[in-house]
Amino acid sequence: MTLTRLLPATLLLAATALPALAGDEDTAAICAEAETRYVDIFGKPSAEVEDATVVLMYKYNFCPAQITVPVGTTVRWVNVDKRTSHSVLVKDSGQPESDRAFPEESIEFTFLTPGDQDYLCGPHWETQNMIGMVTVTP
Ligand SMILES: [Cu+2]
Repeated sequence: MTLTRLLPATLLLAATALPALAGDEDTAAICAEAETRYVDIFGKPSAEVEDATVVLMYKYNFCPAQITVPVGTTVRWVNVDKRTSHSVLVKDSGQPESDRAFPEESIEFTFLTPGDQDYLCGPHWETQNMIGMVTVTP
């Protein structure tokens, strides 16, 4: 392979690495904002919820996008957006996609099978990469 053929590939790699780093920072900022929204709406931090593990849905992100919970845990996805609705589809659960959760509504799913379980938002996974994962420990 000649240098002229290698060079564009190298530039392409460099160009794709930069937005990924910027994306991480954006995600952290978005998730911090999401938590502020949650406290404004529900009056306490999402971590203080006792009957479920809360994941926020905000600006096409699941916050946090990856969680680890013991088997039997109910995850509650809460929409803290102002206008957008979201859904949750736990891909290997055999369950259909949830109904849409509109702002301030939530979706719940109890994880009964150990392992990594991918899930996605039906309307946004393809265009906005709105996907998440729950690692369920035995
Ligand atoms: Cu969504």
